[in-house]
Amino acid sequence: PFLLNVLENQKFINGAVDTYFIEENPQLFNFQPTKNRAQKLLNYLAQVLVNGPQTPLATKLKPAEIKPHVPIASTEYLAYTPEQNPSAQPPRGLRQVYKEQGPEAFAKAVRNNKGLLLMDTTYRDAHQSLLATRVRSHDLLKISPFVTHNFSNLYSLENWGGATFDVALRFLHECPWERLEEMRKMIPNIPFQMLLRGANAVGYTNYPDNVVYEFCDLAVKTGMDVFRVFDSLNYLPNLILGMDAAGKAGGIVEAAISYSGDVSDPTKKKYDLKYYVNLADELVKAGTHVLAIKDMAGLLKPKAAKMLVGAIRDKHPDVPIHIHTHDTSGAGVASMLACAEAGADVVDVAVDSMSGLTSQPSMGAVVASLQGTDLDTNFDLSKISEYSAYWEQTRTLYAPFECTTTMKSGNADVYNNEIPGGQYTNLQFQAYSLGLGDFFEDVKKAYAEANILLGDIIKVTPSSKVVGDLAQFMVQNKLKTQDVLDKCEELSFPKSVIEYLQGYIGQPYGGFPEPLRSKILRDMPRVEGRPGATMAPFDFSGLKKEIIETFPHATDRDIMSAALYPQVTKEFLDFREQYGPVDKLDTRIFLTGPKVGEEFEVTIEKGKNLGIKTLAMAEDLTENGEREVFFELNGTLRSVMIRDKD
Ligand code: 3PY
Ligand code: ZN
Repeated sequence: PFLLNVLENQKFINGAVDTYFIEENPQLFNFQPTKNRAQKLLNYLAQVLVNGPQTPLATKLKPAEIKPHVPIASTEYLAYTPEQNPSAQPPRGLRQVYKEQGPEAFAKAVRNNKGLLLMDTTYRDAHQSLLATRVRSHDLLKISPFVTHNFSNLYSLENWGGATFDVALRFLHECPWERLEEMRKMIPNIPFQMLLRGANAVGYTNYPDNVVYEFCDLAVKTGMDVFRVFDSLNYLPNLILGMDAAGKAGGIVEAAISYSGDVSDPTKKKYDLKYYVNLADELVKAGTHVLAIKDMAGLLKPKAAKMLVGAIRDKHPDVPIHIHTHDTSGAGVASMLACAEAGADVVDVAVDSMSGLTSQPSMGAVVASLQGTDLDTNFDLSKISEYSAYWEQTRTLYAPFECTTTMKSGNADVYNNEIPGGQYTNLQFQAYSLGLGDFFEDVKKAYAEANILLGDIIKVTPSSKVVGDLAQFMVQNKLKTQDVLDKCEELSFPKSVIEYLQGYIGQPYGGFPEPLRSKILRDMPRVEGRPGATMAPFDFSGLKKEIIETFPHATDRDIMSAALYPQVTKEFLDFREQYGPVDKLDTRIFLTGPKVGEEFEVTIEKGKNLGIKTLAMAEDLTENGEREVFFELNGTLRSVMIRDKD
């Protein structure tokens, strides 16, 4: 770009370049990235128009042609940006307590809060469970000014981690770090919360320890506050590693007990009250700031909630207790109210229009139920309605990923199969797309059998994938429990099952199932203890060197992404290089492209708007199989040649 600028400089053209030419002509360095980015976006749009969606759509349903109404954040906010008018700053929230006084003071403030506190999962788990994690930064950011002004009394906003990291890079072609940074700028007062899969960070396998530490460090620097740390087998050494990484980074540590079984059922013996209370003791001893009960499948019935929360409350009167659940059975609101009455400080909810089914219980329902009681949340129901209306409309843009295409109601059979919320949706979807009538019913039954075969384990990412893979394997090969036991030496099991048995994700409570394990593994290697303990530190500088060679503009964030997801990150960088900031496009246009004749705006950065109109597509292909697409860009004609893949 420097060369191009210089060639447009009259002095340079006249050969009148002296010693101070560079210093006197700073405009030479005003490269025109806008032009470049605009051209890249036109390439993207043309690609979608000619060759169809560039991200796989799960169904044939189309995004709605709707412009969601964004409610006014506050009258002050409308008139001024926070920089211009400090009085338009959003109200103080718990984040200020944490930032000014530290995690311990934060925990104390939470414990001393009179009413029930709420975490809003709308930005993460709700859409992970209902819309295949596809909600884009664009739609999250639009409603963020409203959230910061009207929901400043949230305990936290869960907006990162879990599957969002992978999906952002892989399917949305956007940078998860940028998403976090942008949300942070807009929401300075509400603590941000993420889901950290312990030693698996935001991936599906154990990483070397330094990856987890570096990851947490960068997350805090980019704006993350509360780390809900869990391990998919409740394996303490993995949990402690994640807790230590989050704590050393300066974050608020929220260690989580992942809940399976039913403590109110005396016939379910493996995970009884004593098991959970012991684990709670260990996590408190390890220094967690907040204790979470992570009921990822929504198995915590009201009676069990009362027993479990009550027992932990009695033993640890000073530790804040935070409950996570899914509403799969439909009992979510009842359970969260029971938790609150038993002494929980915080429960998870999603805004009404993004709640229910495999998502979290409804925010409005919990808030309304507690109004006028000692546990009153002090939220304004009318603001919840406005927030909900935004999401009700926005959700229609994600129609191709809607779980309600197949899921019509809650289902209490989750108490039998114990499938986590997100996975429940995925498995149902897969089953239906195979078009086999009772396949999902069979998979659910097989899931329960596979769980017992593997040792009745805690089931959450990634151990839930192990059970799910075995269940599908059993259904596809028409195997019952006894068949698996009889033929285990000849069967070729899914990779995830073998790796679990080898100990690659940790050690299950009560040990591995025998003799199944020995028969399947024979002389294959086994990991004893914490997998990360025997892994060599990850070579960040080696990776950086490699990435920079192909992508000279890659940042430390990109390197961190690549340490977790090497292939996905390279593809993301490649895509961005080719197509520019596609995250700035409206969701319908991003997913299925504009219509011919349609005019729309794209804000690529504050104050830089592109007006785009799709004019036409050439009927005929060129000799080399390319199709020309014509646009108007800010009033000037542009055309793009795209290889037609049909
Ligand atoms: C995740 O790990 O993404 C989960 O949501 C587990 O519940
Ligand atoms: Zn969850």
